[in-house]
Formats: sequence, structure tokens, C-alpha cells
Amino acid sequence: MKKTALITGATSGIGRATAHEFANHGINLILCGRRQERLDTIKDALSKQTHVHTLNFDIRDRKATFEAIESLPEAFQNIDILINNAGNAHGLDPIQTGNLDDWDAMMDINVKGLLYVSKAIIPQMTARKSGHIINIGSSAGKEVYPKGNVYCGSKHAVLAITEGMRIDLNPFGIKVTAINPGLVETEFSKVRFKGDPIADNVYKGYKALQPEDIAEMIQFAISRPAHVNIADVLMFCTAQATSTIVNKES
Ligand code: NDP
Ligand code: 8X3
Repeated sequence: MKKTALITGATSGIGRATAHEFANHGINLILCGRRQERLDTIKDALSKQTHVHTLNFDIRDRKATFEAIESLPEAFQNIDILINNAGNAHGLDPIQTGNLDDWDAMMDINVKGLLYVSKAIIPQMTARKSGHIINIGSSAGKEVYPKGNVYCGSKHAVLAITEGMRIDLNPFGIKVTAINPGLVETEFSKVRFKGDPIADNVYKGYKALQPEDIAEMIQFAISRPAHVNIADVLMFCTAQATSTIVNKES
């Protein structure tokens, strides 16, 4: 039987690439994001390959998140795979001059939004005693870099929550995976630097990971046999050794 996956942050970057990868494998898709035009465009493209439903909500809004997931038509109500991907960095500032709105955005989206979506979906997984949750963390969840303070904190929280989910959902046979990428060329830096042209330099001078690289890893994780759980993956591009060491000559 065809599986159904819900992907948050499906309008761009890693989430959009994962939607394409899953469509290639015939997985039914629930695509989430706030930009309706993009959701429509992706739905139009992927509906040739699989069944697609879109949900437009802000994952910071607890009520809207639960209402959106409750609104799913019957054919999309059983969610086998949850990809908690929506998130971003906002700003890159030392802690002493950090912006409170940026801090709120990162904690509200990356941490609390992930929890709201999970809370709305986990009960059906525990009831069926099956499911797979993949949380997109970051190398920033394993290593703190200068001025990364709150973003790194949010991604350390994602990793801790992922490990907690794996422990608590273990009796139900639910797989929980953390995928932690380093630099991936998406709209991430445009958002982090709020349109400042500095964002254009982040991926220059070396070949960063592409969103499709992460999507392939996600597809690999969800296609393992029942007894195999890919628990935790750290992915760098070849030019990257740590958060701060990137060989820009490569
Ligand atoms: P993008 O900016 O390309 O995509 C972010 C996605 O998140 C968009 O689809 C956006 O959709 C969605 N999103 C953001 N805020 C909200 C919100 N409040 N409510 C609902 N959806 C939201 O970035 P990436 O693809 O790079 O990022 C995806 C994930 O990967 C994030 O969790 C990020 O932290 C993580 N990551 C990224 C890395 C990188 O270098 N790019 C490296 C490691 C991890 P919309 O605006 O339509 O709502
Ligand atoms: C995104 C990677 O190094 O910009 O999580 O924080 S980094």
C-alpha cells in the first residue's frame, strides 16, 4: 500500500527537494508551508506522479497547526512519515547584540513549531504502532559556532527532542531519525541575512550540499527494512570539515 508523508517547509530547499524525491517513489504527499502560490506550483508538478494535498499554516500558530492537520481529507489522514523540516536561522549576531525578534522566531519555529506538528500527528502513530519521524536538525545542533548562539541552541534542542522521541516512541515501534546537515545551498541564507547581499557569498568558492543530497538521505532512511532505524546522520559537503572550517579553494 502507498505510504503518506507530511513534509513541513515544503515550499523551498530541503523540504521541496524531499517532496520531489518522495513523488518519484510514489509516496502520497501532504505539503506544508505559508506560501500558497508555491504550494500550488509544486502540487501541480507532482500530481502527475502521486496524490498531493497542501496545507497552508504557520507552525508558530498552535491552533492553526492543529486545525490544519485535523482538516485533512480522509485519503490523507493516515500519516506514515513525518518530515519535520520547516525552520530557519534569523540573524548572525553575538549574543550581546542579538535581536529578540530573531530569537523568538528561531525558538518558535525550529523548536516549538516542530513540537506542535509532532503533537498533532504522534497519537495516530502510537495508535497504529507504526510510523517514522525524521527531524531535520543541523551540524549546528552538534557544534556551536561564533554568533550562532540561539540558532545553534534551537538545533541542539531539536537533537535532544529527537533522542527523547526515539526513547518514548520505542515501545510503539515508531522510528525516529535525526538528519543533521552542514551547509546546504537553499534560501536559508537569504532568510538568515534578511535580503542582505552577504547571503550570496555563503555558498561561493566551494560546492555546498544541494537540497537533493539531503532528500536522497531522507529517502534512504525511510526505505530501510523494518528492523533498521537510521538514528542520526551528520552530513557535510566535502569542502566542509566543521561548522567553521570550509575549504573555499575546493
Ligand atoms: P529554506 O529557507 O529554503 O526553507 C525553509 C522552509 O521552512 C520553507 O519551506 C518555509 O516555508 C518553511 N518555514 C519557515 N518558517 C515557517 C513557519 N513559520 N511556518 C511554516 N513553515 C515555515 O531553508 P532550508 O531548506 O535550508 O531549511 C530547511 C531545514 O533545514 C531548516 O530546519 C533548517 O534549519 C535546516 N538546515 C538547513 C541547512 C542549510 O545550510 N540550508 C543546514 C542544516 C539544517 P514558507 O516560507 O512557505 O512558510
Ligand atoms: C545550517 C548550517 O552552519 O549555517 O543549519 O548553521 S549553518
